[in-house]
Amino acid sequence: MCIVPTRTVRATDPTCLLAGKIELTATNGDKYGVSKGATYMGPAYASATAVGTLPVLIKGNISHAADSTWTIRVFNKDNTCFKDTTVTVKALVKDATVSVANGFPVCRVNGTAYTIKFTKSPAGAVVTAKNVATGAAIPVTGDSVANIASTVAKVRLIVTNGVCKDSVDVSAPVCDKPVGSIGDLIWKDTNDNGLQDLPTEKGVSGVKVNLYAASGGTKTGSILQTKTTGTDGLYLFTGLLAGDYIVEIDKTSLKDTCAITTKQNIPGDDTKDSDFNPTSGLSQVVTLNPVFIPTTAAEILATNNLTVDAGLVKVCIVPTRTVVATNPTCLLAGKIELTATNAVSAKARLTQGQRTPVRRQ
Ligand SMILES: [Ca+2]
Ligand SMILES: [Ca+2]
Ligand SMILES: [Ca+2]
Repeated sequence: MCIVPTRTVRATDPTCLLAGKIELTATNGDKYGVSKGATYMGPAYASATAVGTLPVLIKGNISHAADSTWTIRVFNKDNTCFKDTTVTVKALVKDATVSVANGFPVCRVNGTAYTIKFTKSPAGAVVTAKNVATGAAIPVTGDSVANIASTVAKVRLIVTNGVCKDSVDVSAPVCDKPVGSIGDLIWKDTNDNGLQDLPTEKGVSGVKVNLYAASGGTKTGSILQTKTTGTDGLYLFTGLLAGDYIVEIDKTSLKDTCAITTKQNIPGDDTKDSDFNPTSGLSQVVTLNPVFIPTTAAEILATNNLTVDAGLVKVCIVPTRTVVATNPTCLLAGKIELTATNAVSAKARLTQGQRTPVRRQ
């Protein structure tokens, strides 16, 4: 005897993000089959699927592309005892997608804007763009968001197709931050006035300078960069992000008996004075706050500070020496010898039996 199955079939239309599906939510049948179309063409009872725990997902992943009609047959213990249900799942506008076509923007040259190219789907979808930080709209032309200002760190591309929306955020690379430099002259301050008297006074080559980050007014961490002055006496640290720095002169690299002038920071013109402490070899803290295109004097100094200079003077170190006098003997004449000194060269002379000290030449 056939007890015709009762059944409740639920059809869910696809959305922008989810595919459509058909579920069996209640029945007294024990098996079911499904086929596409208004007439059941699916398996017979023997090959049909056991109902199992309700609700049962009969069909998932139903496409957005077009309306589709499905017939579900629920059996009750026999191939001839069944009930069919036909449902239609409606098509919906396709999901909209957008993606960056030219990869994420490459490093920009200082001061230039960048362009994002994109692809979208479906063809009729509309793409808009905005600055994520401010919400301000950015014009879209064709498949590009062109000439994005370098001050915009992140762009959101929004694609709309009917009720369907999608978006992607595109970041500008960090290497687009403006960078600056610190320099630039180590010179021989021959008149020891703490000022560059150019062109009479010349640059000093072969002086090693180290760059450190500064924190709380003192150098911190390990050396960031090292440079050695050329024949013109110039040094330059480049590619520096905003921050505090200290320059150090490696005093062991100073030639002869050169030393850093004690006349530090003579007031008046920082482009001409000496900025290094003669004892520590350290400059004062140099603060950079670079901009892409410096125009004002303050911007130029905050971007490329070329006023960090050192005057070198040649100091006199009084020689130490030990002079030994040997009296004549029966066989040997008397003599005077220099047995110890820090002088590079020496000479002696005797006058009227009075010995003059050996002195530095
Ligand atoms: Ca001078
Ligand atoms: Ca100075
Ligand atoms: Ca200076």
